[in-house]
Amino acid sequence: MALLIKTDIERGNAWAEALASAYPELKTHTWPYKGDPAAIDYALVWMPPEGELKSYPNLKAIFSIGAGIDHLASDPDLPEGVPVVRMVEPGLTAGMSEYVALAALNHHRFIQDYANQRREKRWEEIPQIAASARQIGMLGLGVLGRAALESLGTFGFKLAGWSRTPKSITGISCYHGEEGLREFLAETDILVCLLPLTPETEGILNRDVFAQLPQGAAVINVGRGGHLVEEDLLEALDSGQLGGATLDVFHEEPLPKNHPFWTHPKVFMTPHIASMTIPETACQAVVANIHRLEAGEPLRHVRDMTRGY
Ligand code: NDP
Ligand code: OXD
Repeated sequence: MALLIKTDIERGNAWAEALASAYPELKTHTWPYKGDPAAIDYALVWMPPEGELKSYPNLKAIFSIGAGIDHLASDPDLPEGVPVVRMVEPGLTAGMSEYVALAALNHHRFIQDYANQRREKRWEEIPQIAASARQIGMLGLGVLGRAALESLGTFGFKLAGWSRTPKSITGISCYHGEEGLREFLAETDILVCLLPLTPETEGILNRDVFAQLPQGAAVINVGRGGHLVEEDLLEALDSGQLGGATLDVFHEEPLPKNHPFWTHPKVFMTPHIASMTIPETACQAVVANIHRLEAGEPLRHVRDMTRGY
């Protein structure tokens, strides 16, 4: 049985090593692969070239190296009928919870404002607000959104989340649908986006949504660049409707050098590193799924074609 790995060389080697110890019988190849395409049973990929996966006629499953599968969904030649599995693994979840906590606390404690003051050698206290008086609102209550939100509960924030389907989670005020979104936004001081990018969620971080947040709210986008309407964010930051933004994902990555986000005083940004799949922990999830499929059992975390994620 053979699996093809497509990512950068360093990470590809780390995956090959991790899989070799977790599943020695599985033969791995790193991309670019020059052998017989018919010999490949599984593909483990991050941003494969469009049409590439169609050239392996015996693929049984495509594993995304990332939680997001938009890099595959956008391929018009994705082989039909081959299940696409999104990444769910403890290393990725833990990394995202760390990042969201860091970003939320950054806004809560005005760290970006203090960094700006420091550059100007200004010594000024900004009145602190209690965590219990702030609501963190999570767009997306999936694997990552829920874990990140729950980890913020330890600081005493009010927690709220918005999803497509109704949910009931202890300690989290849950909203869904369009009507729910309005109620959710009205009370949210720090808005975090951890939605998958789909036609329904594209551009969701826009002027209308920002206008419904309390004045001075912060926005953290760790979903995808396509969720954000960049001009609307700049307008909301400049008008004072938003107090700050943390951005990890962008329409164009790397962010072009002349982009206003680089120098905007209210923007804290990172180069799409909020969380990363860790081969040592993630290989267990991949191997367990291969065993399931080979045993005729259903795969876990398969992209649902009807909902698009
Ligand atoms: P999941 O599939 O587990 O969760 C997705 C959540 O979004 C679900 O709660 C779902 O609702 C909700 N959702 C989807 N569509 C809609 C909609 N139209 N309206 C309202 N809610 C919706 O995804 P993960 O938590 O694993 O990952 C989320 C995203 O995080 C990834 O797709 C990826 O883009 C991003 N990501 C970013 C990383 C980074 O480094 N910046 C790293 C890893 C992931 P329901 O529960 O009702 O189905
Ligand atoms: C992911 C990512 O989807 O790293 O996992 O963006």
